[in-house]
Parts: sequence; structure tokens; C-alpha cells
Amino acid sequence: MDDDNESKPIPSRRRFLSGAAGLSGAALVGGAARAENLKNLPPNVPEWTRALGDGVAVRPYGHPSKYEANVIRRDVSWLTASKESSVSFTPLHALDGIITPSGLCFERHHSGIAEIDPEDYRLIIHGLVDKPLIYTLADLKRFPRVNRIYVLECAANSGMEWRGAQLNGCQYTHGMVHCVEYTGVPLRVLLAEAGVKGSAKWLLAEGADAAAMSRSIPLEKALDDCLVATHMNGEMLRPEQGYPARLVVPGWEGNVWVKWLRRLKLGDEPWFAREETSKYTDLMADGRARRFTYVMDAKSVITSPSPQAPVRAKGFTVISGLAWSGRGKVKRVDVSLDGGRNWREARIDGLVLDKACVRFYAETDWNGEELLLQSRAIDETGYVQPTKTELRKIRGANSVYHNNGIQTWLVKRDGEVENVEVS
Ligand SMILES: Nc1nc2c(c(=O)[nH]1)N[C@H]1C(S)=C(S)[C@@H](COP(=O)(O)O)O[C@H]1N2
Ligand SMILES: [Mo]
Repeated sequence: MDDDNESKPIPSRRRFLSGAAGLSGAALVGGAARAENLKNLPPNVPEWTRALGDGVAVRPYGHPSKYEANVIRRDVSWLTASKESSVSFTPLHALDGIITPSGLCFERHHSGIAEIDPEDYRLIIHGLVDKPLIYTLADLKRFPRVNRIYVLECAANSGMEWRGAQLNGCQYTHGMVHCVEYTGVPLRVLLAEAGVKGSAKWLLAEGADAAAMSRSIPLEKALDDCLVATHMNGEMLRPEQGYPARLVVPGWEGNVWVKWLRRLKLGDEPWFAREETSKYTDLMADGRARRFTYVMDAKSVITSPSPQAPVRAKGFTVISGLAWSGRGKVKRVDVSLDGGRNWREARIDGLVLDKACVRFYAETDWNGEELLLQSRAIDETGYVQPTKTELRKIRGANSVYHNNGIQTWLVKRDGEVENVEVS
């Protein structure tokens, strides 16, 4: 990770302290600029109250405050050889609630972003069907549509952490995840129009990017809850997320959520595509690999405090994070302050939806002692998020994908937070 990532959050932290000056931080803040700015605080009349601001539509497409310029997707330069076949990470440490802002959703591309002209977009359905079809985008928009909030997690999320604590920030350890509202047509509706033959058992989904990334999906899942989505968070999909149409495969690894969807082929066996043989398989200790491991098991992470969101003051402290499960609803989240020796139930606030993120909180009175923060998710099937030690016992140390082990953050006496592992 580059130095830039580490140094940038500091100014915003100082700014925060000055904002809470009356409560705790006044003595910690120094510098002439600071002193000047303090003149803007009540009971004085600040600059922004003495002049008119920008009028309407000066900002025709809204964007965040300039003071939030640090809250951006970031990549890890040494991780991949090129930017086109790479990944950026969601800044989870700076977000709240369950919906990921569209512009901050992590991106994972195998050959960059395909820029598709919606007029020229086509989706073909063929193979074991009664009537092969080609849909335009306008055709897709004439079908009855539904709205669903789902989490998407890349199977490689936390993959760098298999052999021990690596990256210092939940953006990097857990940021290959986003949760947005999709609007789309149920895949089963589109398939019914083509008429799926009785011999069909599998579906190949292929993208229109230069990788023509493709994956095999069992027909049962395709007919269950999959969508062909055109919108996210109310507007058309962003190019990064597959404009103008992507497959939504709830609860399953991000790789099967094919973006820039151009082809659906029905067949009687899987295609053994690159992304389900050479990649997205899990190497076991005996040299064999688990394949077609689609479902994302329950997982959680404390997003604040975390290495990029240190603790700023002693006293009342809000611990917060995200939990999700690819098998249904999150039933409970527990938080530990002592590395998993004692647990208490966190408070889930907001929507609790099938295969979506929940937001949890656990407030504590921090006395400045070291903490080993952990969270664990329990889903409605009764599945409990495992420790990393438990996970390695079953899966060995060679894996990359499907690391849903419990994360530990060490909160130090100075409030800084570090990625560590406890056994
Ligand atoms: N066509 C296409 N679809 C794709 C990919 C791709 O490279 N090409 N990457 C996949 C992977 S590995 C993941 S994790 C998700 C990432 O979705 P996002 O970029 O919207 O976060 O898209 C999947 N769909
Ligand atoms: Mo992925």
C-alpha cells in the first residue's frame, strides 16, 4: 500500500477534533490555521454564513463535500500487474448504514471497464431453449421489474489474510464488498420467454468485456432469485458495475455476477471456464481443489474503530461494523473486546434483509486500555462465523478464496488501531 494512503487521513482527524473542541480536543489542536478557523465557531459568525453560496444546478450531478476527499476507492499497487485486471476497495471505514454509495463500490475487472452504447447493447439467450432470443435494452425495460437490496462479496475478499494479518485497514482486508439496491428483471422471466428445454441443467453467463468473462450457474439457482439488473441505487448501473446490464446472483461469490452481460447459454453440464477451474477454486492441503464453491458464508467486520479509523478520545466510543450472509438473514452479531474470550450481543440497527448487509453497533466506555476487537456473525441457518484458526484446520493455509474468519483489531493505548491475529 502506498504512503499516500497512510498520510492522508491525518488532516481530517485534526479537523474532527477541532469540531469537538468544547468536549475533548481543544488542547490537542495547534497551528495558526487552526486558530484562524476557530474564529468561525460559535458564538462567532463564520465565513460561510456571511456570503451567498452556489446556486441550484451549479453542481448538476452532486458529489460529496470537498472535506470528504479522502473517502475514495483505493487499490493496492503491488497486488496486480495492471490496472485493467485488478481490484479497488470500498472505503468501509468511512461509511455507515448498509447501502454503499454507487461511486464508492469496489471494482473488480478482468480486462477493464467495457463502455457500452445502450443503443447497441444486445443480450442473447440460446442453447437448450425452444426459441433463441436477442433482447435489446429497450426490450429488457419492458419486462416487469423488481427492487432488491443485496450484498456482493468477491470470493477473494480477505484472501491476502490467509497466512496471517497483512493489510492495515478494513478497506483492504474486507473492502471487496458492497451492498446496493438493484432494479432488474427476474432471470426466470427472461428464460421462460425463450422456453428452457427439459434437458437443460446449467446456464453459461458471459460478459461483453475484453475478457468475455464467463461462469457456469446451475439452472436451479438461475430460476430461483437471480436478476438481470439495469439499475443500482435508483439510477442506471455505473459503467464500473456493468452498464447497462449485469447478472445479480444473490448470496453467491461476486465472480458469477457477470457484468456487461451479453450471453446466456443453456446446457446440460458446466463449461469449466477459466474462472471456475484455474481461478475461484480452493486448493486444499492434499493438493485437490474445492470447485464451484459459490455461496458466501456468514462474515462480519468492525469498520470503526479500525486502522484507518482510530479512536479519537477516551470515554464513550461507538464500535460499529457490517455483517452479511450468503445463506439468508443475519440473525445476530456478537462483539468481543478481549480477542474472543468474552462476547456480547451487538445492536443491529436498520434493515435486516435476506443476503444483504446489516449494520451493527456496540457502544463502550473506553478507559484507554488495549482492546482486541472482534465481531462474529450468526445467520438464520445457525451458522457461526469461524475463527481463522478453525478455518485453517478445515481448509489448510493455501487458500485465497472464501476467507470468512473472524478479524481482530488491536486498539492501542494511543487510540491507533492495528491488524493483528490472535490464536
Ligand atoms: N464481465 C465481467 N463480469 C465480472 C467481472 C469481470 O471482470 N468481467 N468480475 C467479476 C468479479 S471477480 C467480481 S468480484 C464482481 C465485482 O463486481 P463490481 O465490480 O461491481 O464490484 O464482478 C464480476 N463480474
Ligand atoms: Mo471476484
